This record gives sequence, structure tokens and C-alpha cells, in this order.
Amino acid sequence: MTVTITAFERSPDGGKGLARDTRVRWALEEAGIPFEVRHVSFAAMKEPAHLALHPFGQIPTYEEGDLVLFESGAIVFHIASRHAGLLPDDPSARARAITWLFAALNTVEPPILELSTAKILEGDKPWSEARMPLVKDRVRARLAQLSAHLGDADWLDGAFSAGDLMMVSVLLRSRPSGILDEYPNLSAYVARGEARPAYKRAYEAQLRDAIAAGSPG
Ligand code: GTB
Repeated sequence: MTVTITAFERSPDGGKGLARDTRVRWALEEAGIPFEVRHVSFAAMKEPAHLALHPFGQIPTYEEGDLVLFESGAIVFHIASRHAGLLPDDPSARARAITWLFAALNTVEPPILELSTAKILEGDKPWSEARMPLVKDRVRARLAQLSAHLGDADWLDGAFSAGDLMMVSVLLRSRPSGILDEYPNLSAYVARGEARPAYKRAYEAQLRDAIAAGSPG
């Protein structure tokens, strides 16, 4: 059955792979599932046809026959649940990998997003400069904890899993701030994720799309 996902028509990151379709592309590549990408403009995302797929008018979405999903975490979990390679067979190891997927989205991503919001949407406010160190320190607090847990392991819990896929995807968004590089083991962890052939295929495809669309950046 054909799988179709949606992505930005013109990604604001110019193809750096930071939009959330990249994590879905990566999961599909890891699972060996062929898929098509439908590109949507910011305006089209808010129109009824797209809102019927995604109530919040965002990307990514996932269509597989009659099944329509939104939320990158739910989509990655759906792919990982039905195809080998992204979740361990052992029930306890599987539950732990899923825990890391949630931790990436619910515990690590929020302060990283807050930093992006503080820079992009609030950077011109008079109070922004005073607030920024607090926002950055909240990112550092999380990354320090994650760094301590990871230690010198390759992946968060044994073999590479959907939990690592999501954590690497989330951490990538902290790299432009320079904060990721303050934690060499996390930086190396992200590099291991980026070195996976499936990630490279996902990254290169979204970059090709961005170049074809003439995205800025
Ligand atoms: N919780 C949802 C999920 O995980 O799927 C969040 C989805 C979401 O935020 N989608 C964004 C979107 O559609 C794109 S990824 N925004 C348009 C809108 O809300 O109108 C967020 C994103 C955007 C841009 C960059 N960038 O330029 O670096 C990175 C990430």
C-alpha cells in the first residue's frame, strides 16, 4: 500500500533537515518502506483539504490507504511497531525503547523548542536578551542529564531503536545554538545517527526537495 507523507513546499531551514518530516522519512528509510512526499505551502496547510488530515494545519502527515496520521511521534511509532528494525522484539527492551521515544518528545524537545521560539519569535523583544541565558540553561540542564546517562554507549539502550531515531532528531535542532557541542558524547551520538545510511537517504531527499523548491538557506 502506498505511503504518502507531507512536507514543507519550501522548508524555512533551506534543507538542513530540521523540519519534522525528516524524522518520518528516516523511519521509513530504516524500515525499507517506499513512500511518496506531497509538498504543501504554508497557506495550503491551513486549508480544508489539509486540515482534514491534520487538525492543527501542520506537517508531517502520513497516509497509508484509509489510515491518516499526524504527529511525528505517532507516525514514527506506527512505522516502528509494524516493521522490523526500529523496536526490539523482547517486550521489556521494546517498552524501554518506546520510553526513550517519549522522553525525546516530552522531556528533551520542549526546552530545545523554547530556545528556537525565544530566538525566532521573541528575539526582538526588549526582555529577550535578559531571558536568553535562562532558556539556554534549561537546554543545558536536560542535555547534561542525557549526556550523563549515555556515557560512552553508542545508543540509549542497547541496539539502535526508534528512541534513538527520535532523540537524535530532537538533538539536531539544538546544534545551531552551539549547545550540543558542549557535550562531546551527545555530539558523537548525533553524528552516529547521521552516519546511518537511512538517515543519509532521508536527509539528502529533503535537501533535494528544498533545492528544487528554491528554499532559502
Ligand atoms: N508536534 C508536531 C509533530 O511532532 O509532528 C509538531 C508539528 C510541527 O511543528 N510542524 C511544523 C509546521 O507544520 C513543521 S516542523 N509548522 C507550520 C505551522 O505550524 O503553520 C517545525 C519546524 C519548522 C521549521 C524549522 N526550521 O526552519 O528549522 C524546524 C522545525
